[in-house]
Amino acid sequence: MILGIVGWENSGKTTVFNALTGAAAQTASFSGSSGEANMAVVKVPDPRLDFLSDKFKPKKKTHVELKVMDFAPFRKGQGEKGFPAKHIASLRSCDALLFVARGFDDESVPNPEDTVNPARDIESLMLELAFADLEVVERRLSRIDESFSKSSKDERKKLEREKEFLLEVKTALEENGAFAVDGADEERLSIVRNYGLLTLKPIIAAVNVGDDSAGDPSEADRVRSALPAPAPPVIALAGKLEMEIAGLDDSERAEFMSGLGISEPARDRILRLAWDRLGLIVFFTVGDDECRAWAIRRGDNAVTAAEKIHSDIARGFIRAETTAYDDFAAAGGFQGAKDAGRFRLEGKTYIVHDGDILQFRFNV
Ligand SMILES: Nc1nc2c(ncn2[C@@H]2O[C@H](COP(=O)(O)OP(=O)(O)O)[C@@H](O)[C@H]2O)c(=O)[nH]1
Ligand SMILES: [Mg+2]
Repeated sequence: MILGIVGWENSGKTTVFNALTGAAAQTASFSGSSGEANMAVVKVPDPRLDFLSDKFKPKKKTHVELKVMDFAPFRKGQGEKGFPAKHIASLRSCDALLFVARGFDDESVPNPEDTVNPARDIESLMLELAFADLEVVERRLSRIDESFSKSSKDERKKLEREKEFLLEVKTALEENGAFAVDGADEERLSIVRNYGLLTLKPIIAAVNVGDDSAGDPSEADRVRSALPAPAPPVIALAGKLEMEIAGLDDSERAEFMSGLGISEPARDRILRLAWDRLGLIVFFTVGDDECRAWAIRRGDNAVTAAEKIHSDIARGFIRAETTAYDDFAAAGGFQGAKDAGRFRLEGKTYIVHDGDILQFRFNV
């Protein structure tokens, strides 16, 4: 899973990238800033995995991971209409997008706009995504028209349905800047998924506020209410400070944050939100060797979960011994959960819940 960071020049994308990944990529203040994309893998924090690891003291603790990608500058103006084409291609390969909008005032950092207005910048980013998608849709529409005469009767029917649907998507993009997938059937969804439309990706907007507003959520509320629907969820963070926080070790971090009134690192808030927006959940496996969080999609069943670990386990699946994390934690362990009647044997079709601790019985 890839989270791509999108934003106008000097909004603080690379700063936020560093805050998320703990990496030390050069921000624009270094004149040598290469303009290359940055990529890093981050462990998604999960206090439940920490608890389980404290309990089992395994040799290895394995988090779920997310790739974060930061792009070379997005420039406005300079005769360039919209995002650079090479960015759009990379953005299509992302699973979710994180907008970074400039919310800090600092004369020493050139602002491509005259004023600081994060809601305006988020809107213009959304618009760019809609433009890019419109181009895809229009290109496909003219392809359909071209291939129509060469197609068989059955193919034509299919093309006609696709065309009808694409015209709907086009109108939605033109009028609302996005197509609402809610209620669209599977055939239609598979059509739009094929095109990797950017406006259909889960989006989170982060307002990069000045140091004075660190820990203050009101800016996020203000920006959210200034955005037209459909608006992405908005969070506020003080990027520069958060980058410092990411560079501290655990003992220094808590003190530094409480001095600033920051209750939780922005990194944790963003990664959790991204995770949720991606429609992902985790299940756990535990033991003396390894405590591990595994990623599956919300709605996946026990066999799919087993498949994640090993295809043999899925093939020889007998039962999934299941304990919800909350039950495990409340009862202080498996035995307590069993005594409380909270230990379950589930079959292949069981829909795994976020936080389930699973032990698979299988036979190959
Ligand atoms: N004052 C202030 N400066 C920031 C903040 N975030 C980033 N900057 C500065 O803004 C400049 C551009 O940041 P950078 O992360 O490279 O922006 P990018 O072009 O979007 O990647 C750098 O000099 C950063 O140090 C912030 O929250 N407050
Ligand atoms: Mg940058």
